[in-house]
Amino acid sequence: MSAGLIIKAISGEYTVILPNQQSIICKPRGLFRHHEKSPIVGDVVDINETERVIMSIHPRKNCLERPTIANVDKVFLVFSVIEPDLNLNLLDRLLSIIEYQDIDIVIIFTKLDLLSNNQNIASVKEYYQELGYRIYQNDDPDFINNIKNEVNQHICVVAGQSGVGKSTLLNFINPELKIKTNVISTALNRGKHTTSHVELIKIADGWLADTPGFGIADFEEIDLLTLSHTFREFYQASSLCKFSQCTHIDEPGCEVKRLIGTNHILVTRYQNYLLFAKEIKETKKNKY
Ligand SMILES: Nc1nc2c(ncn2[C@@H]2O[C@H](COP(=O)(O)OP(=O)(O)OP(=O)(O)O)[C@@H](O)[C@H]2O)c(=O)[nH]1
Ligand SMILES: [Mg+2]
Ligand SMILES: [Zn+2]
Repeated sequence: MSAGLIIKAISGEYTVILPNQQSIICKPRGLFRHHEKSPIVGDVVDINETERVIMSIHPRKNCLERPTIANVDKVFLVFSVIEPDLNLNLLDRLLSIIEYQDIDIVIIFTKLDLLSNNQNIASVKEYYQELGYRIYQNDDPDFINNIKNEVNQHICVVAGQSGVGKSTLLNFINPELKIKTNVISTALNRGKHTTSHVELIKIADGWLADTPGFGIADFEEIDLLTLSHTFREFYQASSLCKFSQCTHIDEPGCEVKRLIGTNHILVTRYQNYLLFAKEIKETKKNKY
């Protein structure tokens, strides 16, 4: 019996990489079908090499749902600054959800070459950097090295809307990959992603998964106060709010609101927070 990592799963066939880099295509043991838990990409599994069967799944550190992948160390949030436009609502949503899962985050901006004036992008970038997020641009000369360093020794996943350049990014890091990409207009018109499955790709001494997904999860498990804590600057400010459990919505003496008034908190951050808070309240209402 050997332990290996599942790097690809297509119609019930799992590609498992062993520590000696040998890859073996396995089927899951029949027993899995009777249990809810089935193996997914990112799982460490024990396999019977001669029978090419997955015998058991090691406990998971975490598990993302859209894309379906286990044991993720780091998420690369890929956002184009244009075509499609920089979507700050989606950025704030994904930041919150991944913060909640306690997974490391890297932000990547693409398509700056298509912008004539990147003044607005520069100030947005600075704001998020001040929150402590690492941001890379794919037109930076050190880009490939920076990404390789981020991936090294980790299991990482790219996430982002269709057409932002996730597969292009992987091809850029390793031109031999030749992953299929698509011009944005066709990608969007077809209403589905060009990439159709999750697969871990070896980069430096780590793994980076190209994915078709960007949902990752919704706010289902998160309550309002927890949501407010996933907004780093709100959490930091909250010690100065009059109420210790301030949700920064209607409460008097709210430090977050004061900082918005003095332009220290980005208005879009707060607007998105209010939208997510509403979403959480409505989900709760429908549940009970
Ligand atoms: N000008 C420019 N075009 C880019 C850049 N990055 C990606 N593209 C183009 O954007 C289009 C979409 O890129 P993909 O890599 O297929 O996007 P994706 O995120 O993998 O999309 P899905 O697989 O559908 O989720 C392709 O035509 C790329 O050539 C960039 O930095 N600049
Ligand atoms: Mg793709
Ligand atoms: Zn407050």
